[in-house]
Amino acid sequence: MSGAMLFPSRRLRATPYTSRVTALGVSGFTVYNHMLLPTTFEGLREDYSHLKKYVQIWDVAVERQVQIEGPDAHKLACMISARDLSKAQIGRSYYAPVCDQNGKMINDPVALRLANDKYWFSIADSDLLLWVQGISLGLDLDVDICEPDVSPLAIQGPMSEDLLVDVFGEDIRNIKFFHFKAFPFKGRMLNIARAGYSKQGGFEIYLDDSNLGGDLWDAIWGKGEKYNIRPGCPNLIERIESGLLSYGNDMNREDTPLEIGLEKFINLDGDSNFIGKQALIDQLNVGIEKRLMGIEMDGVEMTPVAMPEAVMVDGQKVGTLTSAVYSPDYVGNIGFTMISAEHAHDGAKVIVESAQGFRNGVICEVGTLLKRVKANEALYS
Ligand code: THG
Repeated sequence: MSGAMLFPSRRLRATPYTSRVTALGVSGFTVYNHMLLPTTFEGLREDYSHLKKYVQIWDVAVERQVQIEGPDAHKLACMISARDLSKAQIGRSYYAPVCDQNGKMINDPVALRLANDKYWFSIADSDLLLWVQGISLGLDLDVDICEPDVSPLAIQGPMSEDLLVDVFGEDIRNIKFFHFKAFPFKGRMLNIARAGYSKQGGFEIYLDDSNLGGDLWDAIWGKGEKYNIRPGCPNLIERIESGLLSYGNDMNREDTPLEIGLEKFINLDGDSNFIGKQALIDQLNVGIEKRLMGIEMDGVEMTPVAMPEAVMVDGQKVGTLTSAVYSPDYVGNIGFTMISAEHAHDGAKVIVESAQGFRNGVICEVGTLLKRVKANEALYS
């Protein structure tokens, strides 16, 4: 990758927080849902170490909401979600894979039930809005679908709860994981969830008025000094350690939730008749031919994966490296690989044709990565 800048234009949407992120020294952006998403501030390694110790404020406005509202909202939400939402509760969120009719992943959003007849699907990087509008139109459903003016701001890291208590009050502590509650801010009620794209603990604030972006950022930043707050963003090293998958990287339109390890979030036995269900049942019966696995690799410190990198056994391509990075706490290069089922088992040996040359790799379960990180953290703390 070159160090060239992203040329500005209206297609590349700024967020209500972009001015703050820029003022605080963002050093890299990516594009996500046609919008700017910071990737680094001080550097991947520095951002990572800080995230694990203190608290960071993240502009994740790119997590756009697909809002479904109206008498058929619940019906439509259940149709598009491979996660069983039939008993979804108001005030709770659900990691909800969305599949096409062939069971292939369209998006892996977080679904929030706001009311009996209102959902937000907090989306990953694909145009879920078009799919949902198309289905609604085709079936003549009684719903309004839009991308509302909602821009999540994440507060992540072990100090995030104490910091948000200072801003919003003690009731912050009562929010359970993947639940959300409304808190007043400048005359509005903002939904705050205990969630976020890291495993360091934290919250997501669903700001629903872009004009208040600067004020919200400043209110939190202003109370953050004693917790050593810094700006941050979803961190590549931390997310790989934590087994958090990235749509477009670790999975795409070629893959089903059964292949990427999301079977625990879907229910093929229940009554829910979501789109893609039959295809997934068929796939289970035929057998799963490829799986997303963890991988450890030797050699010099790896740089992020930008091009397809082949995973080989006996000179044959058996898979692709989907994400990779050097992890200080794992003490090694780690990543994910989509690999043929034959080799998708703990301890399988492979050769990776990485951008920096051939290296030896060993396959593991995705969850094994975090286990070794935790063991090392305990050892060195
Ligand atoms: N928060 C919100 N929207 C999002 C993301 C987010 N949209 C885009 C992207 N992230 C969607 N992908 C994920 C992937 C993983 C998780 C959340 C969103 C996640 N997974 C936990 C896990 O796998 O352990 C917990 C899942 C659960 O228990 O339900 O958090 O981060 N608003």
